[in-house]
Amino acid sequence: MAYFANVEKVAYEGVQSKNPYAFKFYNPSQIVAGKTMEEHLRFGMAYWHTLVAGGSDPFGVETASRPWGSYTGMDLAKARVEGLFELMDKLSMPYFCFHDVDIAPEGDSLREFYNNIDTIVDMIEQHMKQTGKKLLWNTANMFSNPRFMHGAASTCNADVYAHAAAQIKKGLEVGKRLGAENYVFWGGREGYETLLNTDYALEQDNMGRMFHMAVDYAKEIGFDAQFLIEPKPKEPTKHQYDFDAATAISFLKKYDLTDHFKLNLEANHATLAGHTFQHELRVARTEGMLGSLDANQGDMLIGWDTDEFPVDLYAATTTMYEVLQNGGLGRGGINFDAKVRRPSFTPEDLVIAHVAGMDTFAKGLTTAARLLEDRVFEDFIDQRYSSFREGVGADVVSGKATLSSLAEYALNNEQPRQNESGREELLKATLNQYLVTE
Ligand code: XLS
Ligand code: CA
Ligand code: CA
Repeated sequence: MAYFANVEKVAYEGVQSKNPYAFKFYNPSQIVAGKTMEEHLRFGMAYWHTLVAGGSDPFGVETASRPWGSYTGMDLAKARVEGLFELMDKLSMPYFCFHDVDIAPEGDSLREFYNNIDTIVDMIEQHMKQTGKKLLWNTANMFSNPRFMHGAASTCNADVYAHAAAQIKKGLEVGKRLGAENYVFWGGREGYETLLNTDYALEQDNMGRMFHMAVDYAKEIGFDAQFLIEPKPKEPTKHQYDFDAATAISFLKKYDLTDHFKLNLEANHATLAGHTFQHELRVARTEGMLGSLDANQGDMLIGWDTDEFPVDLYAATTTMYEVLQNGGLGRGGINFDAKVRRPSFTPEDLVIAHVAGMDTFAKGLTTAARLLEDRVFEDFIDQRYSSFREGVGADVVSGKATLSSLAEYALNNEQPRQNESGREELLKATLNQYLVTE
């Protein structure tokens, strides 16, 4: 069955191309900083937005026209698998990501859900073998079903906690079977609506316990994926415990989980936390915790998680700058956790949107690589902090200095060094220059 018969396989045609179904910047085999673009970017497709979502919003029903739209139940689930692999092939997309509920209907019982998952996973496994496509990560959706109204690992209801554990257990088994590179935990309902009814300490302790059980079970079954926590400050809950990168890292440290987890960072979640995406990446990479990326963007004029396809070249450049500085993403990748806008309802829009996102990150990659090669920011930063490489500054860095030694130095330092300009505008203008030149 060909669902996208009227779209050719997308090829690289270069920046002059006017073909909406062609890459302008993403040339998978092009070498950048010693690796191919494909190796750097490790693009992934998000099952929930691209194969499942239909464009509903709080004010209206679905608008999307999807080639698998006439099916229901398990037939629909199977049709979506076909759609996924066809779309990944058309886009030369190497990876995909899914929640358990994206691939299979929950049915009337947990047992039925497990069976449905097994049937679809058989099919996915076949397609993966035939096509060489890979699973970047899978996860358990523990936020949509009404049972999770009070949370999953942070619920007040021990039976719901057990149900969440059952979903994670199955998710780890599926991940192992499909050779997932990573396993993600995003705690949409792990937080609180009001502290007036919340045992904050118990909720967080129980989350720590659930993560340890997951680590133990992965070990037991020999599933060696990288575990990832995905921070988000709010939405759906008022406050989520994995607020941002720094908060999630502090949680992982408290519960002695840093050896087993890294972070899956999402651009729109950074915006919701009041940070730039670059900030989140910098925090994670400084701590050795940068795992994977969910590529999308929010709207600065809308205060919610709009999950737009990323088209901001400036943000893509600063993002790829952090990724390159990190030495790459390891087992992680760049998953398009992004959805087409509600009026972009045709199947072709799915192709066009991914082309836009992939091109944006390809251009961000090449620009960041040139900035790094020319040491544009590095030389400036080296110079800016040079006072910490000699004299009193070197004593601070080596740990030799004390408050008394520094006070004595300050008292006797008749002519302190003058501050120099931070040259922010110059640095930003230089980044612009690199963006518009090849
Ligand atoms: C929602 C999250 C979610 C995670 C996976 O805002 O981004 O989709 O990536 O559960
Ligand atoms: Ca996400
Ligand atoms: Ca999101």
